[in-house]
Amino acid sequence: MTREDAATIFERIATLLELKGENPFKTRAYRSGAEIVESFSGDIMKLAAENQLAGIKGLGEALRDKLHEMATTGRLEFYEKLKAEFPDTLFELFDIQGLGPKKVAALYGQLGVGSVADLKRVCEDGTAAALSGFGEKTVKKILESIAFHEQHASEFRLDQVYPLAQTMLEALREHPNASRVEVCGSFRRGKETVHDLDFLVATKKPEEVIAAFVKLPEVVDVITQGPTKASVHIKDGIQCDLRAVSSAEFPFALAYFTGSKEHNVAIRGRALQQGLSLNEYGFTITKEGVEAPEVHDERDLYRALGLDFIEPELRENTGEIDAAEHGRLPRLIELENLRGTFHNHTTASDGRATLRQMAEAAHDLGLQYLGISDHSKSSFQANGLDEKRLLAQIAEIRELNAELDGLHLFAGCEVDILKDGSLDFSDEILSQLDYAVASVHNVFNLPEAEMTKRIIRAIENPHITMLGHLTGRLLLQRPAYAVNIPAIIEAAAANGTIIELNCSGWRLDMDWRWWRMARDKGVKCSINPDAHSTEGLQALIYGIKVARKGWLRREDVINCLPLDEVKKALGRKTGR
Ligand code: DGT
Ligand code: CA
Ligand code: CA
Ligand code: ZN
Repeated sequence: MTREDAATIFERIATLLELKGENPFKTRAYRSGAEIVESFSGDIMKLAAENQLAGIKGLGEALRDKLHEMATTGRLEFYEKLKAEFPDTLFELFDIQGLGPKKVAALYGQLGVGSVADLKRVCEDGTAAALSGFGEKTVKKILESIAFHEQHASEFRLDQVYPLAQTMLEALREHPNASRVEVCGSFRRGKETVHDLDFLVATKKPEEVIAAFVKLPEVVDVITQGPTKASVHIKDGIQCDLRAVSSAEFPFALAYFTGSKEHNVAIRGRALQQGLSLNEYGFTITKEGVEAPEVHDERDLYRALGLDFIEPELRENTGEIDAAEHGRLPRLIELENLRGTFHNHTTASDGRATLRQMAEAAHDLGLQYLGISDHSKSSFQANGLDEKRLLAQIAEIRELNAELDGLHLFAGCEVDILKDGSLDFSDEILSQLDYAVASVHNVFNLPEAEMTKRIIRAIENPHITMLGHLTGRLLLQRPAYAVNIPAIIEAAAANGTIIELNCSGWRLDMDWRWWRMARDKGVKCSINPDAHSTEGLQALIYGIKVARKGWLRREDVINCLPLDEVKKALGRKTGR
């Protein structure tokens, strides 16, 4: 059991105890226990397994014992029993935007609402609106959120599946009878959300590899198992399919199952024009005199059709085939190209690691520089910094820089864009920073024109280096607010303001569908993890996938620049 799992269980215990009306002191102990488990700087699960937790502030004996049980047995009896008192579907409610523990408690306690289906019913028939604290407006919002969830049922964020996919891939690659293994489908294309994971293996002994697949430790249940394919569920109900093919078929199957369907259709049409019929097994000749091309990998397959190799991320039938035909495909950015990154939080606002810990983690990742950008004062829920604390942090960063070797820290902030487009800090304060990220964190419900104007006003400020998470979306959770993206891109281009590609798996914002347009208008991108912990820096890989999907090259991304050049790039707008 990972520390995240354990923290989630503590968090859920707190909520269930709240629903039962237990004393608030007890619920608070679990809630802060969850935070401690999440943010503890050592290997807390190992310590728990070895009964070495004594002395950690805020973890009483009861919680220590429970952690020990989870670390050694992988479950918690207390939680299992508590959970059994409630419907299984209760926790669905917490995914609905606008429903906090208090509202869930009221719905459950007074109306017996224990699932999203129940919730929908009481919202539609008017009973929910009659509860205290639930106006018509609240109910309308809840119904909108339910509709959004229904639309995205059984989709998963890239960051939810990525570590699991990697582990399973590595395990399969170690199988003695698997010669080549890949995850195809939307995952390989770098989509921000996926429905399932499509594994493909080249083997002479499909049955053996499939038998090993269904026994992987991640597998929760087996849906189907046949001689050449199998489907299983892993955690959270994520479905994984495996298909086994021969080595000769592998490149064809890889291309076919990578998709997208639209890309495949166009490629098949192209093959037909050349007298070749293409499917997941190979080429068949349909015209006399045509010779079957030799294909050992995907590159050969594209070459046979007169095309440069098309990277999986580009296979959406949005112009990549034409570009491949004319040698005009971009050379896409790679993770290794990143020299540093901006937009990271520390314990000064709502981050879990200190400035020094963040710096060390960035250095360990091989980065040359790290931008710090804690929240500003209006984000009080995130412990945003006021002027005084910000100035103190700038001084602290300058001091630490003098001491650090091989990593440069940039002093920045993530300054709130207020409702009217003014900023949370004065120009006088902002001018003391190395750079500033401007983001919207509240008042999401403005009409599109007003929201666009609000953000453009921030873009026009000479002290704003870059725009943070443009649309405010939380993938599968909260839709983007209304904003005119082409107008934002125009304004960013006109003012030399960089747009962030926020790499948090929840955001991946600005969306990949807009980057090519931005790039062509000369807008630069900054790939930013929005890290709230040292592990948060790992999100860079998701940003790279999305940047590639948006046709970005290393020269489009400022954090591919070496240190002295990135300094110039940050100062370009203000002449800093
Ligand atoms: P997803 O799973 O919805 O996130 O997206 P994909 O693209 O992974 O879709 P999936 O898993 O249904 O199928 C994987 C790939 O297999 C898909 O990208 C293209 C190929 N494929 C599946 N069904 C068809 C089909 O009916 N026609 C063609 N041409 N290709 C298909
Ligand atoms: Ca798929
Ligand atoms: Ca599939
Ligand atoms: Zn933010």
